[in-house]
Amino acid sequence: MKILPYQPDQSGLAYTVGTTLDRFIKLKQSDFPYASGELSQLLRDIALASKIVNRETNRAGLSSIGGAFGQTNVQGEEQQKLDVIANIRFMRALSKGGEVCAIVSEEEDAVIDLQNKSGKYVVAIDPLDGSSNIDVNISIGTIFSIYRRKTPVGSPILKEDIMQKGTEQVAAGYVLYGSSTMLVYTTGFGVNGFTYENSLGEFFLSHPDIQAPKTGQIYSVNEGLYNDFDPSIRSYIEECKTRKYSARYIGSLVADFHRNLLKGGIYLYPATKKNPSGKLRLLYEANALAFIAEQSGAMAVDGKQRILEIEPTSLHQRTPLFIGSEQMVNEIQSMILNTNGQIKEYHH
Ligand code: P6P
Repeated sequence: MKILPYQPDQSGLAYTVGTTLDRFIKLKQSDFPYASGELSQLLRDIALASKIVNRETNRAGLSSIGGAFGQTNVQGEEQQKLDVIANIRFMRALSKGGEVCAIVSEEEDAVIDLQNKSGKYVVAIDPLDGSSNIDVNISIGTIFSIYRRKTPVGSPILKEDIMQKGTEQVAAGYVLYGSSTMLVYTTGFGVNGFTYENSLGEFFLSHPDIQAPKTGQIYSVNEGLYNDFDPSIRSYIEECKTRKYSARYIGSLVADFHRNLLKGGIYLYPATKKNPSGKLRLLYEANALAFIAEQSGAMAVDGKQRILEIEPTSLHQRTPLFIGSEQMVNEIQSMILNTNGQIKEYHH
């Protein structure tokens, strides 16, 4: 009987598909000295829900789930049917998965207590961000943050389990339902991107160890609000024009963030008269993307401090958001602080 050592295919004939998400999570479990199995299972539960939402997003135009749901959410924003469906899918997946004790969702006024006596984790989620874009077939996204509960497992959910700074996140990520569907996440050991292969129903590693360019030529802001912005923000935007940067803003944070993360760029949503604290939410939008930004060598600030340092005071609180390439964020941060006569040098 002849036995030969396995020789990986050298011909290049067979397309080498990346590692599946499941296998990657298992490989990386050793990054966690404890509770590794539970966090891995939680990430798989999120991936499962995103596959279902992906399917429903892709066929929204063909079924009766496009358009408005006919109610508004706690933000007073008109809910789209897919918003509601995505919320149901993620809540169900997280509840069945057994690892989560509480959920903060953009679509839920209150904290949802899953009554799970063994759940170690709290998830803050925007099930479907940018959903006004659904009916016009523009990319949308899911954004999530994962925290470990602070109070003993099995005890009642308390404020300190929920109101945690972004620096307390154990994991964070987003799903981008775009020309391809991607899952990008971090557990504090770098950022990795996975692309969904519909025919196999699997996410495959496509963007290992994402490193954000330190600067860029893209700026993302709703210039229709220009007259509402603080003079320092207007100065920065003028500077972008002088330097002939590209304006890229599609009204979908996850898509704008993802493009800027890969190509270099900055996304700005400053305070405005309509939204004096900014529009984006701290707990389930800004914190997750800020964690990913910093893990890939980029930055995220609110105009005064790192997003991750903001002490939450209310569930759906908003924050101004300046996020993207380090040099671009540092520049606008310095302009804001100098204009406001505060500390002259901003050190990250
Ligand atoms: P505006 C979508 O509603 C969202 O939360 C982000 O995805 C997007 O970047 C922003 O708001 C768009 O807001 O005020 O420019 O329409």
